[in-house]
Amino acid sequence: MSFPKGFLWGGATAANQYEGGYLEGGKGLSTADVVTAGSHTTPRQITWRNPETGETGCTGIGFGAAMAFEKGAIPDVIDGAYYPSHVATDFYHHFKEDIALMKEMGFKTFRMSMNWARIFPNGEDETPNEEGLKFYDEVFDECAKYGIEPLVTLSHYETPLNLVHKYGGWQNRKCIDAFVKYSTTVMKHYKGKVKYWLTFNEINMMSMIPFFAGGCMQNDEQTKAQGAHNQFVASALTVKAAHEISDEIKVGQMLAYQPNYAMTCDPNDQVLVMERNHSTLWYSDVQTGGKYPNYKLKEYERKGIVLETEPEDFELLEKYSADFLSFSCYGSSTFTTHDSEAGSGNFVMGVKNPYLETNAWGWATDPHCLRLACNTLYDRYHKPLWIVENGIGWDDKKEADGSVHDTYRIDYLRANVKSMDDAINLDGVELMGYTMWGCIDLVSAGTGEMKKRYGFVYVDRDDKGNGTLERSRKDSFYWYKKCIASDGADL
Ligand code: BGP
Repeated sequence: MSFPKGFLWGGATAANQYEGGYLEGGKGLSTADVVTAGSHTTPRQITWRNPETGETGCTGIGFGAAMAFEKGAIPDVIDGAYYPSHVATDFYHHFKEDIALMKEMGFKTFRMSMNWARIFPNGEDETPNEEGLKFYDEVFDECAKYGIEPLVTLSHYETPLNLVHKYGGWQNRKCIDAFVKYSTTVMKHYKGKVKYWLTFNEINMMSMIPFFAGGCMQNDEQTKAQGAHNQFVASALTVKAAHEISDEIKVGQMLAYQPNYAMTCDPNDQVLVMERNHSTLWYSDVQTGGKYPNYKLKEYERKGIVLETEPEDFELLEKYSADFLSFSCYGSSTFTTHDSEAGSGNFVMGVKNPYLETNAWGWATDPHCLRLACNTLYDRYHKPLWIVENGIGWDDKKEADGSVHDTYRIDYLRANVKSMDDAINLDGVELMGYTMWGCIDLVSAGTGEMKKRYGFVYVDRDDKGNGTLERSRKDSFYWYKKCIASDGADL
């Protein structure tokens, strides 16, 4: 067992689930600010207001949204709704304490996201918000103090709300210009402090949750195809700008990827799995591979989807493909054409895999998922990989003395670190780093719950927003510290 020299061990977070301070320091509103809490059984909602009639309401993050918006409603913050992201677990006021905890665990890297609306409150303001720039300067200085390399996602499930009101979100090419101005501004401003950037978190979620992924106010196939295309072009232009700013800066793609299994050896199940793979991998074929794959072009032809493009788009995609490919991977999904018990996962439904155990949210733990994922992605693109999300959600119980005995999390992580080790040492995959998701407890993206916790550090806050926000170390904190100190040997 050995990890490459300089392997970046660490943890991951996202502003919309962690940062809070939603109106502090001159920040503007973003899409995440109008998404309410949900629960294990109730989906999260987008709140809206009709500026003409004054009527307010909420609608599911799925297909309902388009209906409300067609009637002239705009997503907006309304009185009486509870929005967990407004405070989240308050990194805004706890960053020094949190980064010190990361240092104590031995983090080499910290994945976080920058809130676009903190830098450009309306998404496309003439000049950036100085207070916003200063906040992240302080965060990166704190990281530098401890030798922690930041990995920054430019847009993690949030788009400035003004761009949604004005343009209807990412299906409009105007968002490309706004984003590239934002990415160029911050890459220049933080030159020397931030080397690694990701453009869009889980870009493939455009197919499933286009409001989260791109502030899109419609859910039809044409809108989603255009939204994704515009984000690809914006990503390519960001790679171009990065390389002009400094040779040191690397811009990665971020994909939600996990292995898909066929439930049976029925060839129909194999075809189903191939199609499921295509529905994810076309995103990395374009952004990391540099080209739309034929199977996607054929699908667009069949469905009558026509993209609005500029002549230089395809050359840009090819010339400025991502420098590396990062991905989230929590387990695996299983599919079949036959009747079977439903399963659950990271925004992907499949069927229950009888060989795997699941947590309370139905997500399956798969001891080989990382090795399988790394091999598929490395074989396909031969570019360096970075596992930027992996972990297990659990309703942890804090004891009276502040301890949390999360052995289930340690077991999960042990198996996953081994799987990653296999990918490196048995298969020769080039892996840059590993950032465990939600290293300090934060709000769940899928359900909006606080009790679906992932962290090494427990944060005192409940589903209704009560709690002192006090931090305490779980057993997994000490385990991860040992894992990093021994470079993955002492598990
Ligand atoms: C990914 C997202 C994260 C994160 C994670 C866990 O899809 O990039 O934002 O939240 O999944 O999902 P959840 O919070 O729904 O448990």
